[in-house]
Order: sequence, then C-alpha cells, then structure tokens
Amino acid sequence: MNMTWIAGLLVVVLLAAGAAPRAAADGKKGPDHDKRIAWWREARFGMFIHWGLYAVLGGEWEGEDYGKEMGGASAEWIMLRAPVPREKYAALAKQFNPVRFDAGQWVSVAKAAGMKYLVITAKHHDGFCLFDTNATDYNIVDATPFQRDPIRELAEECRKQGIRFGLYYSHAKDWYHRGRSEAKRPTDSYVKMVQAHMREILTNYGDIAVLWFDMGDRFTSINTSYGRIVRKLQPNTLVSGRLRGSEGVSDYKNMPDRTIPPGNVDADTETPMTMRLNWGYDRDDDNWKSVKEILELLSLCVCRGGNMLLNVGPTPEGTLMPEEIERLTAVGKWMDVNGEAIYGTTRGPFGYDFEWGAVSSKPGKLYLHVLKWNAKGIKLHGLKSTVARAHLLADPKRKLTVDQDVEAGTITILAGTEAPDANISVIVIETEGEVTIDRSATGKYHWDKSHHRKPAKARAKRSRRR
Ligand code: JFZ
Repeated sequence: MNMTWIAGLLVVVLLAAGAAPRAAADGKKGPDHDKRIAWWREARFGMFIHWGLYAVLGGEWEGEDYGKEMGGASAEWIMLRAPVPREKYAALAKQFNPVRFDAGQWVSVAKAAGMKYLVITAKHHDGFCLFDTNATDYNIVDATPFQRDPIRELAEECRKQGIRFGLYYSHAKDWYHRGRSEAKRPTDSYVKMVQAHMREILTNYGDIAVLWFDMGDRFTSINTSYGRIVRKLQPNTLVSGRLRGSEGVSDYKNMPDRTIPPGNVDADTETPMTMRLNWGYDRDDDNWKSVKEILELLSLCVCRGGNMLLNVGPTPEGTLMPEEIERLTAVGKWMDVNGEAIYGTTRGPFGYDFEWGAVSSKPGKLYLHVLKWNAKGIKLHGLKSTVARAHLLADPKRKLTVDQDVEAGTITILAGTEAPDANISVIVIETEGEVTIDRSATGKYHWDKSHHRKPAKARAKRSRRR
C-alpha cells in the first residue's frame, strides 16, 4: 500500500463518517470568509419576509385563485401565472397603501421569536421595488400612495433592536423591467439598473448582513458582476447561494425551498421555509404548520448543520397575520428555554437520527432534541465518551438517570414519564473531555421531515371562486 493510497482512503473514511468540520462550500472562499460568516454560523435562525404588490391580490386575479394551495405557483408568482398584463399589474401600485405597517413591531416579533437576522424582498420577480430608488420609478415611494420606504424603516429598526438586516433581490427574473423570459441575454440597460440597485442598497441602508439573490439565469459573468459590487461596497455582506456563476462570490449554499437538509451537511447551508404553503400573502391558504411542526423542522435543520430562514407574508395593509404572530410567539417561548441547543451549535456528531429525534453539539456537549418522548428511556448509541452530567433545559432540577452500557455502546437516559415540553424537550449531555464517537456505529432511523407538507389539493383544478 503506498502512502497516497492510504491518505486517499483516510479522506474517504473521514468524509463518510462525517468527521470533517463545518467548512466553506467550495474551497474557493477568500481568507475573510470565516470571519465574515461567523455571526451567521452562530445565529442559525432568521426571518424571511415576502412582501410586494402581489400582497394586494392575495393569490387571486379576476375571481380565480392561483395560490399554491390550489396547486398553482406561490402567490407572489401571480403576475406570471394568471397572467396579469404588465400595465394592469403595475396599476396595483395605486392600491398599495399599507398604512398599518410598523417596522418596530415586525422587528420585535422577529426578535421575540429568537430570530437573529431578517431578510426582506427588496425586489421580487415582479420587478416592483420595495425601496426608494433613482434607477426606476417602479418603486414604493414614487408609485404608491404610501410614499414611505419600508426598507429604510426596517433597516433602522433592526439596528435599533439589534438584529441583522438583509435583503432579497431577484436579479435574473424581473417580469416588469426585463420581460417574462430569462433565456435572452438581459439588455445593457437592465444590467445597469441592477448594478445601480446594488449600489443604492449597499450605500443607503447601513450594514446589509445578507444579499439574498434568487434564481440565476445562465449569464454567469453578469451575475458575478453583481456579486463583485457587493464585495467591493460591503466586504462583510454575505452573498446567498443562488447567484448562479458566483462560485467564488457566494458565502453559503441554499437548500431548495422549504427543504431541510436530508442528512448532515458540512458546508454552510440555509433552508428557506414557509409557515404555510405560499411565500407571499395569500388570502385563503390555511395550510398552517403547527408550532410543533415548525420547531421540529428547525431542530432537525440545525441538528443536521443548517440555518433556517422562516417566512412571513405580510398583508397589503402592512400587518403580520395573527396566525404568524401566534406561531412566532410560541417559537420564541421555546427558544427562551432551549435556545442554548440552537445558537452557536454545530450539527450532531452522529451521521444519523434517533427514534426520538436528533442531536446538535458544542464542544464537550450534546443537545438531544427529543421530538418523541419515551418514558422508558431515551436511547443513544455510538457515543464513546463517558457522560459526566445530564439535564433537561425545560426542567433543570429534574433528576435524570443515565445508564451507560460500555460493552453494548449504548446510553439510556431515564427522564421521567412526562415530557417537560409539549413540543420538543432538550436533554443536555456533558461528556468527560471532548465528545468522541464510535465511527463504526450506524443508525437506521431517519426522521422524514425534510420537506414541508404538500398542498392538500395539489392537483386540484383552479376553481372559480364565488
Ligand atoms: C424562489 C422564488 O421563485 C419564490 O417566489 C420564493 O421567493 C422562493 C424563496 O425562491 O423559488 C425557488 C427558488 C429555487 C428553488 C425553488 C423555488 N429551488 O432551488 O428548488
């Protein structure tokens, strides 16, 4: 056996065992990447906001429902899907007057939910700008009776309340300025507008934590030019994973929408997730995920090494929906108690889930996210270290019995008949020394919650309403 071969084998074995540390997505990151992304790795949880002219329609056009709950695209796609003629869609701006918008309240809801960053649509595929810009009149200040700049108000509130502020920007799709297909090379004037937007966004609103590009076209050098402007104007801004052609520019990967990593990931990865089916406001999408479902998705996402950006789709009046506030408040209550198992953790050291849930970790500590309580014991296998202490985050005084069978390589934790948390209870295990894992151990169990619920009527024909 020659040494190269052994080294190669070692790499394969380490990769297979998931031993590699959380690393940059493609190895092409500059030396500043780790520094730039450190806060994001800590944060783990953020708010996504889809808001724009489509909110006025709430998923419906001329009596027909195009929402995802009807098997259509998501509500913010209505301009393309109905389709709504360009001038008729643009006329919606005159009706967009979200006088009840209160940036302070939105940010405080995000903060109370335990979210550490917020990303809002500066411009979605419909091309309408939710920020003040000199590069097009098709923006909230010039084209609506509202005349305020919500991006400015949110940026200021985020700064005031201490959460990071980011912007989503649809660079490839722009059904108003570019036309309805991305197959054709964008015109110079379109590219100039996007570049002007980049400069405005990065100079007028203070620190931009993330620029969330979406759905790249094949004109990679143009895409890269956008990313370069970001790097130049705000070197610390994170560039999301959907700027096609941006391999050297983007800072992390994005999962497909509403999908948590199906297994452990080592690259920096983020899941965009909805609370119901649609991203943008939809008048009658009642496919709300329960608080428990949301927490399960968050726990599993984090235990596998991902961040989660959880979406709200505010109303045309400028309010968050009561259902959103209710869920986010409950998530926040859970985070107040269990945040230690989320923030600053990395994926669990095992390459598998357990029958009761999954594990996140910190040096010398394992956090057992118990999705399914078992009065007969929570069983862990594959841990070689000795357990020094164990406690429940939701009930630190409760006495736990840890039964470690070194021979069998199993640990059984008896933590009482009742789960201290009706949703997810977290058991913290502290090990003697650092956490060591039996690499030969395997797990059969897999929590199949990688994706959100499918629409109930996914294939139903759009029905004429009323
Ligand atoms: C995009 C948008 O089209 C959608 O409206 C929303 O903003 C969402 C967050 O992003 O949709 C996508 C983009 C990428 C995939 C799926 C939907 N993907 O990679 O599977």
